[in-house]
Amino acid sequence: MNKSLKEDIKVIAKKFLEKTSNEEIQIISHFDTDGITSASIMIQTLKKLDIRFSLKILKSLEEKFIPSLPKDKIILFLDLASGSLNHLKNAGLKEVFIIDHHEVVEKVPEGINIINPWFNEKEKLSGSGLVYLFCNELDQNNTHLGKLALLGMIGDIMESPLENLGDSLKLNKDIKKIKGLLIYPYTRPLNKVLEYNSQPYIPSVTGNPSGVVELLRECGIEPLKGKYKSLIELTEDEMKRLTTSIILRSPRSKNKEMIGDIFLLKFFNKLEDARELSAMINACSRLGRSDIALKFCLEIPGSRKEAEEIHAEYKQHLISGLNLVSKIEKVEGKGFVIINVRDQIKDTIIGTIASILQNSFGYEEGTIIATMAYYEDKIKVSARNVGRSGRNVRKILNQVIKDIGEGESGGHEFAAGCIVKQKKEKELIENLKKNLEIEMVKI
Ligand SMILES: [Mn+2]
Repeated sequence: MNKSLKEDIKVIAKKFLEKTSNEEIQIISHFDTDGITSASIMIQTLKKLDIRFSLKILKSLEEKFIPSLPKDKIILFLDLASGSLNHLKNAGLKEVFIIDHHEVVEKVPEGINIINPWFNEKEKLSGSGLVYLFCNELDQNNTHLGKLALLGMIGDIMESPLENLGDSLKLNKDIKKIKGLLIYPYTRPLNKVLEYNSQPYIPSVTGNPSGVVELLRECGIEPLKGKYKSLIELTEDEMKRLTTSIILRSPRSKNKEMIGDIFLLKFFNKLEDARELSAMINACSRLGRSDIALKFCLEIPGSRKEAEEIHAEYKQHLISGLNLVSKIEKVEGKGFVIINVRDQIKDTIIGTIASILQNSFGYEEGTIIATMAYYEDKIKVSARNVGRSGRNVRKILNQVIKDIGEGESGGHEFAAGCIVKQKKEKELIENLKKNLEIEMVKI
């Protein structure tokens, strides 16, 4: 790990312990897997140290929320706030600590203590990884929280998640790493996994039970007493044959994208696929039940069943959303499609649907898929680039916001979003169309 980040963590952890000896802390964390695991690590550590706290989980840190922060408590932000430094500066807060990995664009104001790898050659750590290392300074005996740190890293799709957390975790009995097909989950019957998995989408297998059976027969994998093995139970040979068959059916997939590190983590005394756990936590949060996601991470009895039920409900939402999207009238042009679902699909679900379409082979590589859904009095746009190649969607959305003259945008090169007032709906569609067409001409 970068030395100066380690130093930052040490120095700020020491200050944190001094400042919090007789004070109450207000923790604010993000609602995705990384934020929920960050909060879980932090509250378990604070409890052990007998430090008082309360916790709030947010979808995002909006400017209008900041004045409502308590002035008499120490504020601790996890996995967010790096983009809000100027708003925090003048909020009259007592003492602010931030442990986050998002981009810092402003000068850090005095009185704000921030741990962020952005200052340290962009070390590859997520919020949960940073919180874990920070808590390791507060309390040395926290290796049992390592699996939460890893889960958050995987939720945020960080490269080499285990290595970047440090070597101490490699021997952790709650963590298992194997190499294999990047399909999940690894712990359920293979026929169900292949039928319901859409990432990657396998033509004539995904969503097609008889296609699944045919593929498995071809690989010499037969059910035992009517039940198929799970991926984790396959022999090396079976895994090889399965991988080959899937690659042959997905001409656009490349070998390296299909095979990688799989992490299994022990929760409620059972090894679970980390990607499945992350999907479950995200599902809870997206359906407004971050409390259950948190309880699951804390392994509170009963929460597992609740989380699984919400996850099942969420998958149902996704499937009906995909059905709706396939039927709805779209604005289509050369190299792009705009799908406006208005209030028919939740804004927290539409982004995932856009990602599934991005990976579904239903559109040409390079096509931009832009979905639109209502959210409060606003519209949320999620844009994805099929095959993660071609034009920069973030730039395009930035331009749209500029043209309309209001709204916010953010994201990455091949996955970005923006929010615009609902009364600008027509203008938004016109501008999206215009900018997607202009960009096409430039190529
Ligand atoms: Mn994060």
